[in-house]
Amino acid sequence: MKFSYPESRRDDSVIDEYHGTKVSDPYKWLEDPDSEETKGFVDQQNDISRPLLDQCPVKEKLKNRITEMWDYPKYSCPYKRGDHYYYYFNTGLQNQSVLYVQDSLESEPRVFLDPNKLSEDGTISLRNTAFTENGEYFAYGLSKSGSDWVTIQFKKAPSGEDLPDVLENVKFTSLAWTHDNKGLFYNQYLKQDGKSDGTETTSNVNQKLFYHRLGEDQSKDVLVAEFPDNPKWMMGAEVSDCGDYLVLAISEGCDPVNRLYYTNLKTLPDGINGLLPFVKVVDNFDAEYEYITNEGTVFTFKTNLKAPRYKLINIDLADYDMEKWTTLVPEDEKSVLQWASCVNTNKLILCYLEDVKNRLYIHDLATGQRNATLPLDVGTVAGYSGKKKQHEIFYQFVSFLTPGVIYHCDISTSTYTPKVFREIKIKNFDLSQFETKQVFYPSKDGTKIPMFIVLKKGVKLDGNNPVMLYGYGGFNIAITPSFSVSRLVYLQHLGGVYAVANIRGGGEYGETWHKGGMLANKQNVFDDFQSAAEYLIKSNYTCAKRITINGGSNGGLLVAACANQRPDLFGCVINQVGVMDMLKFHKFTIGHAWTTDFGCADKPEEFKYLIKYSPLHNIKVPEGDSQYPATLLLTGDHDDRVVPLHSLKYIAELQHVMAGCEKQTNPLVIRVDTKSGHGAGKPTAKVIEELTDVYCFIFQYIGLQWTD
Ligand code: X99
Repeated sequence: MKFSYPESRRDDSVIDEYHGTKVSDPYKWLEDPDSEETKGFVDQQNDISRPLLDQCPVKEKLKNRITEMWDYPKYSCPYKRGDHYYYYFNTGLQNQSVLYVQDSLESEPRVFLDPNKLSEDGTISLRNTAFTENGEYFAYGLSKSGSDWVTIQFKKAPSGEDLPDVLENVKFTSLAWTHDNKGLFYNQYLKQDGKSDGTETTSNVNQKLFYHRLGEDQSKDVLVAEFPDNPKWMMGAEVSDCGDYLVLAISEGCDPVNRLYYTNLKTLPDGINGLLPFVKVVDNFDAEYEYITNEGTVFTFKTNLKAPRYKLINIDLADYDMEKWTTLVPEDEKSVLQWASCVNTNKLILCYLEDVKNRLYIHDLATGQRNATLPLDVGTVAGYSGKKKQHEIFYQFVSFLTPGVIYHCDISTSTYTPKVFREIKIKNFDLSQFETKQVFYPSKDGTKIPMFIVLKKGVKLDGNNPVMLYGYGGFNIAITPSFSVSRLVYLQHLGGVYAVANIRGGGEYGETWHKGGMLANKQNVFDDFQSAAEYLIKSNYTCAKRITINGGSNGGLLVAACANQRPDLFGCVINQVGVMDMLKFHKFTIGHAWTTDFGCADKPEEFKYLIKYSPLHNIKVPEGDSQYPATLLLTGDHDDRVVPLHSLKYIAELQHVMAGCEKQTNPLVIRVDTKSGHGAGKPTAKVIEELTDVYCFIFQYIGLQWTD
């Protein structure tokens, strides 16, 4: 069947020139989210996609089964603040998890903060939280409709009594209380013209650091750091474990590099009452320095300085000359040090990534020596709690087939015997019927790429199994095993196979892996992903027509670029909140921060490679009898991370190019959700609706069958 799409206005008069090359932008009008024409476009598109998704014969079955399986109790690691324990709990289908407080691990929990009470539909979510050192006050950031903007509010703890303070214009913020428990450092943008509800596209520049004193009006907050000459700089502020220092990590984008400044809060002549006098320990963007802890003036940082897999170093702030820096824990030969946390005053918990599986170790803070290994299955440490002044830790293990096991371990005894504190179980479902494999396949240039494959044990591989292939490939982010019930529904009832390709651009093997897939190397990311599909075909799992590729955000860019380059290699594309216009992404909201991975079309040499793969600019009628895979784009009206105009312009162009093409029988559609953002904090009801739609689409256009 051929689909028909609305005739959207093309404005051929919009032509930009990049270093001598003319590039037209006929759907530039879709960059205005508020125009009647854009709203009309969105309505027309939803009028096509909605019925198409709703007509799926197993829609109710899918939704019911996903809902039924989602309905299991979910817990986070508990953490202690003051004399009390706090943890998140979701009974199963609650839109937002609830923060509980307990006097002890054994005593009756009470509700401390329930975000579900803040809106009817669960679209207000908790983004950031921070307790004071003594546990008496609690600061928390609330986001509406999935936007990155947050409003900071305050409570007394453990009572949960609301305080009147409200902080606005906050985004990408630190929350760092001073140890006198009187106020906190947080980040603000200047109030911008027009709306700031997450539907606007205004560039986020000139972030500032403020100090708020509890009980004061926000207008009284003290500006403590700003960099007006460097509008792209962003600041992460942290108060040291001892409470004496404020550590400032300045970044100018998403690269793992930062400047490192600090100030001694104890020796400020006027207290915190103006711009703070910072000492510049590192004043370039050569490497990353993440504060771990300090003993007096000796500070421990996690760094990638001459260590692409990261290491720990000590810097004595009393004498911080680079030649005097010492290595505390050297870079490992193959594993990536992902994070480090100090506990029991003298120990470090180190979490490594080894061939995309996490490992946990206990080290000595004084010597850096390894004391013990905390045993872990193949999977991910998805949660951790522990503090320097406390002797116990909690950590949560998850995997493709483990919903969650929370371990509790006392670090003050030398035996280090972790005990299972809580095991998260799904109801009436036998997870042992599935298995996870890890393979290493060669990419186009021979590089070995790891890939996880999850499937039903004993399933017959006949070269025709429906495969869902997921990838991300950017920003130093490693895609480690995670648990998903909708995926299990796909495996159990739809005969599916699930694969995650750990392609370059991510952090799977440290900064080298990241660099191998960024800037001029971005094509490696797409090659790695296409090679994954070819491997799955060659290994008799599947055939091109049965492969669905899925990615979100940077992964939306991935799947769109791959569909343009190899439309013949995939049957279906699920493209969530993707970056599609590689020539203009830096102009909107926080897009400028991504030039570290993508480059910027304003630079001639970077324009050259961006124009080669930019999804919006490389749509053409596929060769021979090939057509575009069945394509579903998804975005939300409050996505202010990757603004919806990317997806809108891309679908308009895709429909335009393929509309007159008889061989294009696969649908090319977009679903635009309302009161919905980039993904964080999405209410369970919306998540389930979205997943149902995704599988309804795959079901129809890959041609699946439901088995009970
Ligand atoms: C961001 O854009 C995160 C934005 N962000 C900063 C922060 O740049 O949240 C920053 C600097 C200092 C403190 C806090 C922040 N990210 C995060 C990218 C990838 C990410 C993103 O969302 F690493 F996950 N993208 C969307 C990249 C392309 C598509």
